[in-house]
Amino acid sequence: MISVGRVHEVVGGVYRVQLDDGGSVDSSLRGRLKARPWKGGRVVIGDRVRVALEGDDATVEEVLPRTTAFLRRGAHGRTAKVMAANLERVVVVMSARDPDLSLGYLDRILAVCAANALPCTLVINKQDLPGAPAASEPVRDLYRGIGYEVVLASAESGLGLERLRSVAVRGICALIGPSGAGKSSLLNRLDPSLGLRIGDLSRKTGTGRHTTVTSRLLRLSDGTLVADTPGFGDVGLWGVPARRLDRCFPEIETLADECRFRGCSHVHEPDCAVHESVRSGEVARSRYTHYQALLEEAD
Ligand SMILES: Nc1nc2c(ncn2[C@@H]2O[C@H](COP(=O)(O)OP(=O)(O)OP(=O)(O)O)[C@@H](O)[C@H]2O)c(=O)[nH]1
Ligand SMILES: [Mg+2]
Ligand SMILES: [Zn+2]
Repeated sequence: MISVGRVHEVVGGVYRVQLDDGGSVDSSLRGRLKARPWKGGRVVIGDRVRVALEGDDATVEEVLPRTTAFLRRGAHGRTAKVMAANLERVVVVMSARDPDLSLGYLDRILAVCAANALPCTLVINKQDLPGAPAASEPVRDLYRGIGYEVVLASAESGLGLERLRSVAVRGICALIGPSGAGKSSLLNRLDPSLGLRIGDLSRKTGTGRHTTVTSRLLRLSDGTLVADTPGFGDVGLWGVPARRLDRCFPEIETLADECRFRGCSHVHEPDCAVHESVRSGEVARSRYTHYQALLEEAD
C-alpha cells in the first residue's frame, strides 16, 4: 500500500513520516534514493514523500517536488546544506544577551532566507534579562525600518508569545538561530506538552551547548507545524552570484535602480546610490559592512 506523508524527523537513517491519513511510521529510504542522491540532496524534514507500507515495513519510495528549500553553504564552502523543505516562513531567534546578539550573524541569516525566497520574522528573546530591552530597541527599529517583522519576546516572562503564535499559524515555519538563543524554550512555552530539552549556557563562553541535536517538525496543540532546529554557528550563502547579492538586502535592492551603472556592485563604482545612503545614514553601516563581507564570499 502506498501512502503520502511529511517527514517530521530524521535520525540515523530512520525517517519519521506523519501520514496524511493519520499515524506516523518510521521508514527507511529506498536504495535508489540513497545510492544516487536525488538532486535536492538529502531527504529532510518537511519533505513530502510517498511511502510504501508492507506489513511492519515502511519505505520512502519517492520525494515529491519541493515548494521551498532552506539551503546554506556548508562547512568549507563546497557543498550546500539543506535543513528543511517546504517551509513557508523562517523565524530567526536571537537573544538580546546571553549570548549577545550578533548583527553579523543576523544579517547573514536574513540574507540566506531572502536567497531561499523565504519570508522571515525576527524574534529577540530574553527580554526579561537586565539591559535586554535597551539593547534590543535600536535593533528592532533598524530591522522594522527595513521592513522586517520584529517581535520582542521572553520565554521566561511570556512577553511576545501570543505574537509568536500568530506568526506560527500563518504557515509551516522553522525556528533557527544560534545555540542558546532559546528556540526550544519558546516552543515549550507555546505548547508545554512538547517537553523539548533545554540546555544551560556554557559557563566559560556564555554560548549555548547545542542541546537540540536534530531538526524536528512539531505539531502544536492547535495543529500548527513548527520546526525546532539545532543552533548553528556557520551561516553562508549558497547559490547567490555576486551580482545578485543586493537582492538579499531589501533596502540596498531598492536603491540599486538609482546607481549610475546597471549591475553596480555598490563597492567601487562612482555615483552609487548605496554609497550615498550609507554616508547619509539612511542605510545602516553595519548592514553595508555585512553586505560587503558576503560579496567577498559570493561566487
Ligand atoms: N532569562 C531567560 N533565559 C532564557 C530564555 N529563553 C531561554 N532561556 C535560557 O537559555 C538557555 C538556552 O535555551 P534553549 O531553549 O535550550 O536554547 P536553544 O536556542 O534551543 O539552543 P540549542 O538547542 O542549543 O540550539 C536555557 O538555559 C534557557 O533556560 C528567556 O526568555 N529568558
Ligand atoms: Mg534547542
Ligand atoms: Zn551602487
